[in-house]
Amino acid sequence: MYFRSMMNKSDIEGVKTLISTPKRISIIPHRNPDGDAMGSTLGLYHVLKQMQHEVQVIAPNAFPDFLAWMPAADQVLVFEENKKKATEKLQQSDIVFTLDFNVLSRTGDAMTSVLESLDTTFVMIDHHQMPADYAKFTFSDTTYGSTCELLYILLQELDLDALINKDAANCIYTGIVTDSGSFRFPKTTSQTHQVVASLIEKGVNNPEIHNALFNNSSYNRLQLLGRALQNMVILPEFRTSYLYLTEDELNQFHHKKGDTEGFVNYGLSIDGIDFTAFFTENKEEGIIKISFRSLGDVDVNEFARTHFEGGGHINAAGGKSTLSLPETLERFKSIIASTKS
Ligand SMILES: [Mn+2]
Repeated sequence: MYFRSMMNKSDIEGVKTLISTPKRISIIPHRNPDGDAMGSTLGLYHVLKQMQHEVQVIAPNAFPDFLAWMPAADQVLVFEENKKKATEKLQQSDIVFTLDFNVLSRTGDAMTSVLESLDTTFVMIDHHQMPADYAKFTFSDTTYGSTCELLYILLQELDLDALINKDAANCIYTGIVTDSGSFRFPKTTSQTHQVVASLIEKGVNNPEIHNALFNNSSYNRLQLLGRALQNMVILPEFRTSYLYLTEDELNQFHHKKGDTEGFVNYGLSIDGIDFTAFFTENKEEGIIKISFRSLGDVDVNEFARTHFEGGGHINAAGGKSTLSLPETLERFKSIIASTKS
């Protein structure tokens, strides 16, 4: 099977040499890790574990319950829950892999200052735009739909395919499924399906994974989704929709971490809509958290960067606002009216 690779040969050789002798290795996903972040970090963990390295995945904060079934998820150290141990582990690391993000600040303030103080070798594996330059070895390619697919190709380049065992394959598959919206987003290529085919050959339980990822709603979560959908507003003249949830509504349905995952996509499922946003109120942090999604060449990364202190990909991005929820919605509508007519 042929896989495209645009990876820098000297970086490949550099990483091969780096991991050719036993090392102490930390692997880090971004804050509020999603399926791709946990899938790629744990996938790499299972591979490196077979090579005499001492390996630790350190998540900045807790991952959502729907990912707890992942092999070795119970071995993940959560920085915010155990700062002392996590800081020690980081300070002892010979290598720090950062996956599915490309600026250290995506790990949160406290973890960022620890990472910035380290005298260690960073390796970045990521598919977001505008990578920072903290890593000695940077594997960054925005044409990939997921970090997990990029990781799979990198492992081929490193001649480590034989170490992608069933546990690693299940993790890598999870990230590809979640970041591709179950193979429907535009960056899903023939290569994506070829990678998935080879993962299934390695023993991936694909129906079980889909079941674990998508058939796990609580009653409260569905009620919360119902409320978010009732709150949906359509701006047909701007091909735009948006949804929101107030903190009171989140509390009313006993909101848990990860409950609103995927809600934003409903805004795009309406005929004639190519831009949507989902606003959630967080009074404790004093911010409105915003997710943006779009279709085709409508660029939400640019929109989030310009107007809402965020960023991401062309069709999926995040941002925030420190105004109140009603003020944020008014501001959003006026920006839409002036930029999207
Ligand atoms: Mn990703």
